[in-house]
This record gives sequence, C-alpha cells and structure tokens, in this order.
Amino acid sequence: MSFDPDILRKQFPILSTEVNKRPLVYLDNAATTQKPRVVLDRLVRYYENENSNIHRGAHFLSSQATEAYENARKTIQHHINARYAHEVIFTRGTTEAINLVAASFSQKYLKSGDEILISAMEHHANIVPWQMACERHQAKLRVIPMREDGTLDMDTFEKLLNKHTKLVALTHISNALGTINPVKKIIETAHHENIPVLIDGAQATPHMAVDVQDLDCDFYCFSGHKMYGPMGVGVLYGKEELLNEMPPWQGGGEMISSVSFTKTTYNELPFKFEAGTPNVADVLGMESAILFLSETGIENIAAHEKELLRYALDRLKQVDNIRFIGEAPERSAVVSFLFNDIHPYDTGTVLDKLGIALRTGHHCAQPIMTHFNIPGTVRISFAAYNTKQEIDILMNGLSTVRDMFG
Ligand code: C6P
Repeated sequence: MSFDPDILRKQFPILSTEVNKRPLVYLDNAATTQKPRVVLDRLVRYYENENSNIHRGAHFLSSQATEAYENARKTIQHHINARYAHEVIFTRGTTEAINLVAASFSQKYLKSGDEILISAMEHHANIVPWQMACERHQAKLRVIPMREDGTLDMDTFEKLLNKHTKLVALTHISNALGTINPVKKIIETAHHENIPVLIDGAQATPHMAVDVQDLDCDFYCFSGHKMYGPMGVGVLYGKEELLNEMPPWQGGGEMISSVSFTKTTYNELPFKFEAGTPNVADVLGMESAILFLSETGIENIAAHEKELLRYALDRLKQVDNIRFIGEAPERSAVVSFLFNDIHPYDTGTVLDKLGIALRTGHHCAQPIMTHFNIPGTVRISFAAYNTKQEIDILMNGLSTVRDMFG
C-alpha cells in the first residue's frame, strides 16, 4: 500500500484544529503523538458497550472485557516478538515500567557496593528511579559518558562494566538529541559479563520495529501515548526468568493468589505485577494504535520520517546562527537546536502564536543540557502525519522569530 501523509492525516481529527486562526502545525511528537480515529473509536466503544471490571466478575461483560484485555496482551507480545504473553506487563507508561524494575529488581539483586550503569543522555525517568534505588541499597550510580556529537563513548562503556555492575539501563533513542544508540551491541557486551540490560524504548517504538528476542534485552519499556495510543498506559517487557525471581512491586487485588493476616501468596505472571483494577480501556486503545502502526507499516513511517529529517536538516543548515545539539550519524526524527542566541522559550512562544507546536527547554533531560552548557533547546520531532509543507511553515516562523529578536 502506498504511503501518503496527506491521506493519513485525515485519520487524525485534531490535525484540522486551528491555533490562533492558523492551521495547527504539530511538531511535538516526542512529547506525545496525536491519536487516529481508530484509537478514539476503540475507547468510546469500550465505554459504551464493554465496560466492566476484569478477571473478577462471572457475568458476560466481565468475561468479554477480560478476553479483550488478554487479547491485547497477545497483540503486544507479537508486536515486540516476546516469547510469552505473560512477559508483557501493563503499566501507566515508561516511567512506571522503569520504576517497577528499579524497585523490584533492586530489592532482589542490589546490595551495598553494587553499581547501576546508565548513560549521560537519559531522560529523568531513567535516572531518578535508579538514584532512589541506589540510595536505598547503598549502591552507586555510574554514567556512560557522551561525545560532543551526542553519541555514547563506547570505549568507556566497556571499561565501566565490572563485577559490581548489577544492571545497565539505557535509552534506545534519546528524546532530546535523537541519537539511536547501538543497543544490540551494548546488550551483547553486557551479557558477556552476565549483566542484564533494561532498554527505555519510549522514543523507539513509534519509529522502528522492535524485536525483544532479537535484541535479547532483559527489560524493554515503552508508553502507548508516544505511539498513537492513549495516555496513561504503557508496557514493561521482561524476561520470564527474571520477572519470576523479582518480588512484587505494589500490593493489592489481582496480584495475589491467597491472602490471610499471617501470610499472602502471590499470583503468577503477569498478574503479580498488575495490582488493582487495570486501565482496560487504554490497553485496548493501545492495541488499536499498534494495529494502526502495522497497517500503516512501520517501515513506511520510518522512511517518511527519514525524508522529513533530511529535508528539515537541509533547510535549517541554510539558516545563519543555528547550533544543532546532537548530530549523531544514526538518529531518529528529532532535531534539537539553538537559534541566534535567542532563548528557546522565546522562540517557542512566537512559534506558538503562529500555530506551530514544538517543545522548548530541557526535555526532562537536564544532564544533557548541563553537558552542552545550555539552558535548553528548541526541539522539533516528527510523526507519520507530518509533511514538508509543515517544515516550510516552521522555516517562515523562524524568520519571524529572527525579525523580532535577531
Ligand atoms: N519524554 C518528551 O517530551 P512517560 O512520561 O512515562 O510516557 O515517558 C517518559 C519518558 C521516558 N524515556 C524517554 C526517552 C522519554 O522521551 C520519555 C518522555 C517526553 O521527550 C515527555 S518528558
């Protein structure tokens, strides 16, 4: 099927919105993507016809909702090629998935003097939970350094691995720089030393096919809302043998096998890690988003976004006084830059008046900004429905910004 972003856009009602009497130009997709009609319809259909608590009721609606929820787990299992459906744990998003591992894995495996290795380009969601775990267990957080082009220093990475390293936790794609990290190689190297690896896939799953068995990662985390699905839902993939060894994180209904005041026994996977009533509607919405991705073709999306990235970089390079932050050879659909010494916030505010939505600031990755000694960046990030015309509108917008501040 041929790929046409102009046709695809028609599936996204919000894209015909006007902002300040101008057509919305939405270039903030790394923060969250917009949702296609199939996802919106799925949410409405669930609440209009299927709403019920799951795994509990003996009635028709409950069994129907339970079946739909467990089928969604299988859809996601196949999408990421997990070995078993019970290796897919539903969470609120990437942040919660990482917090789950940081709490539970650390409780089991992290001791005083141990080390957790992260990288210099992590989102706060893959820094702070590890800092908290290290503090709790008197362990040490170590950091793989970054080079000036926004790639990881792989030689130092290898040197940092040692007998105290208990886990490597690393982003697949940097949200602030767009760098695609060589995660397969990193996993292979860490496994050589018997060290498990967690991958933060929040920025990867919208843009590329992810095969967790091929990567051989031990944990992989992502959010539904960054891949055309609803907010408030995401996934922790974990290898069965590790998840089985790890203690439950939150306690409550669903995650138990039996409860008495003297002893509680825990449910099997995946329920051990899904305490309380789950977010059924949004899980089903995320499943629809995955079907949307498969139907559109992730390879079509990747090719289109690559072309958008090339076009945007070509045009931006012609502008005087642009400083790009992050110029890795392998990069995703993100461009971070500083413009004419104008504060990123001022650039963002003027562009907003012109109907252009993008993100400015530290992008929840303050250590990256500290590394480059900057207050923040202007960040544009693409999705399947963006067009070259929108990049042209952005370029005109930047001319207006320069006229005002330059
Ligand atoms: N980055 C951005 O604008 P949640 O909020 O749990 O869905 O995702 C957190 C997260 C974790 N890792 C990476 C690499 C991310 O990019 C994000 C979210 C958004 O860049 C919002 S701060």
